[in-house]
Amino acid sequence: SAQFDWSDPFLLGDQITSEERMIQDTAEAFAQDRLAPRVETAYLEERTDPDIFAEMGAAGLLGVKVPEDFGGSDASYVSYGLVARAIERVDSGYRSMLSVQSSLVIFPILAFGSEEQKQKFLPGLVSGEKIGCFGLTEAEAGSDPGGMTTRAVKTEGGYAITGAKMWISNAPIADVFVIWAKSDAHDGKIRGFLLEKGMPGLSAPKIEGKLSLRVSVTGEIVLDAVEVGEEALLPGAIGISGPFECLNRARYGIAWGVMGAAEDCWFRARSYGLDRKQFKRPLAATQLYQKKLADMQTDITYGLQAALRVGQLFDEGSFAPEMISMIKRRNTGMALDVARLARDMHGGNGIQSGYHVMRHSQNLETVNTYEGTHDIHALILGRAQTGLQAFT
Ligand code: TGC
Ligand code: FAD
Repeated sequence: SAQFDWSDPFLLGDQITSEERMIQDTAEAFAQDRLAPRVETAYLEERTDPDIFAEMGAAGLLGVKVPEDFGGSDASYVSYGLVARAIERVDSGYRSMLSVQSSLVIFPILAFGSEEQKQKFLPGLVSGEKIGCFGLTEAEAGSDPGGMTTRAVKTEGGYAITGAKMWISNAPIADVFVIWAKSDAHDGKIRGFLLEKGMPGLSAPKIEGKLSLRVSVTGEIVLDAVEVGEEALLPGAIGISGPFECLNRARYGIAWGVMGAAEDCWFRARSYGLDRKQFKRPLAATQLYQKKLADMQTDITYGLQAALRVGQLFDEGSFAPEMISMIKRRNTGMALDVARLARDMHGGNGIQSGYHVMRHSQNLETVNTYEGTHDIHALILGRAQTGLQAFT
């Protein structure tokens, strides 16, 4: 019989290709060498370093799913997932920066953009010299983005866009804004527009006071009759399925990413339990501590296997959005449970930044909410098996 690897029980490493392993190793090295040394200070000081985009770009991490013509590596969805896992092992906020740039900004330009838009925007976004953001959510339209009130009104040369977006990752430092708005020239259908920093009427104030995801800056986007030409319209996205196609990819990456955060918490709890003695023996020698470690190990192993399966289906072109709802919901909720448990297993030390587990658990509160809340994904799965929608 084979040797049991406690840290990789189902031998995930043997189920990926050599190219995927290479991309994974690059991302793990980048995350540990470049991100891990600065995460604690950045989190405590709530500081987002915009240079990280260019650093990620130089390491090839923003263009995993981008054709080589535009500076990407045209690799698999499994590779993209492995990158998200490596980055989120350090912090969910860093993974957020990467998810938004690659799945929510680069992807819609690639999938729905004109040739001119691709030529103009993709090289800078893939290299990370330009930073992008994705404006779908509004203060009064979160789980129900179809309820948005941002409007694009036809003008002589294009459109005037008016409205306000809320909770937008990267917005205060963004150069490129993917804005979703109802367009009166298209029967009120939701359309995507590419806006740029500095346009009159466009501003993106930072949202202060976040207790979660503090290395990733979040903002509002205020649109006060922002005038754009016809060339700002994404020609290929018509209706709400446009933004949903982007969300499918970002949610898929999150399902992998949160496994990285959960693994970090699990490994730290194991090490801590082996080192720390109470009642004259290591905490890890107690039954309760071992049960918690066994639960973490089992849940994470199942979560990774599920993410890999959906990634393979994605690569075969046979994924359904409901599969992604299942892994986004289950893996994120489970990672949050693992992080809270790891915090508890560290005792008093668990609340300190130097032990990292509470930062993960605070971050995962956001991840459980954004990209479709835990309960919204349950309702998507409930609808898929009953044929009855329970949203309204
Ligand atoms: P519904 O009636 O279900 O569908 C309307 C149309 O959209 C199509 N569609 C999809 N297409 C592709 N992929 C999907 N996943 C799709 N889901 C729906 C559907 O086929 C239909 O098309 P058609 O042609 O028949 O009209 O839509 P609904 O308005 O009733 O919405 C239902 C609901 C609740 C599931 C949906 O609105 C939802 O998913 N809400 C959650 C909102 C959300 O996820 N927001 C995310 C904002 S971005 C973000 O959080 C970024 S954080 C990133 C980071 O920092 O990492
Ligand atoms: P609500 O929709 O008001 O939900 C509140 C609660 O009610 C939740 O528990 C929810 O599950 C529940 N609920 C809602 N509807 C129902 C129902 N029908 N039945 C039962 N329960 C229901 N958005 C972007 O567009 N771009 C971004 O880059 C982005 N980044 C973000 C970064 C951060 C840090 C955060 C916190 C959010 C970000 N979001 C972004 C927004 C995010 O997608 C929304 O917060 C999320 O979709 C939930 O919307 P809401 O906050 O309005 O909550």
